[in-house]
Amino acid sequence: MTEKLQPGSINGELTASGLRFGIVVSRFNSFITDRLLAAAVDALDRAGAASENVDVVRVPGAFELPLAAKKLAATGRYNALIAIGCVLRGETTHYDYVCSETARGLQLAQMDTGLPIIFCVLTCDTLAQAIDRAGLKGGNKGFEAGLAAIEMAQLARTLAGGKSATAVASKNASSRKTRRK
Ligand code: INI
Repeated sequence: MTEKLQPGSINGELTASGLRFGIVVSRFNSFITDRLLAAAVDALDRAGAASENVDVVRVPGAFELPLAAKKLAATGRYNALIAIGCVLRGETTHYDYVCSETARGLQLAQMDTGLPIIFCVLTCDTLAQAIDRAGLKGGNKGFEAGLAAIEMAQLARTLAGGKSATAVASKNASSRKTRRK
């Protein structure tokens, strides 16, 4: 009987020790963004990040997140960034422009620099929806963003090559051999 293909897998570990993180937070709707920030910091803290390795930068609104993130990325000091904002729908189309340009700008910054930038920008129709996602029924998206930042920082390191990628590849190969015995 032919053996089943057993692909190797490469994952980013959820350990933050020795990693550096930058968090960009918008002051607009700070009632929400402060709660997202606290949860993101909590996730980094629990995973072993050190205070001196986490910087918080504040910007006026979500629209300003991409430029600040790109400039932070250019410093070369960080393993991952988290962009935190909250855009609430109003009576005009302003919301649509802020949401789409913030998302587009952050993705562009991430792709241009090659640094993981986690998208923790709530885009909600109502304040209640935002509150639910900043520590109530929907959990806290800031905590999820913190975990995503750690995972992507580790994964980016591994995929960039070097020791850990080799270690992952050989670990995979040896565990495949063991499973086939
Ligand atoms: N900025 C936000 O972060 N959230 C919002 O809900 C919001 N609304 O609704 O207007 C908002 N606007 C400000 C925008 O992000 C810029 O700071 C501003 O336009 C200056 O460039």
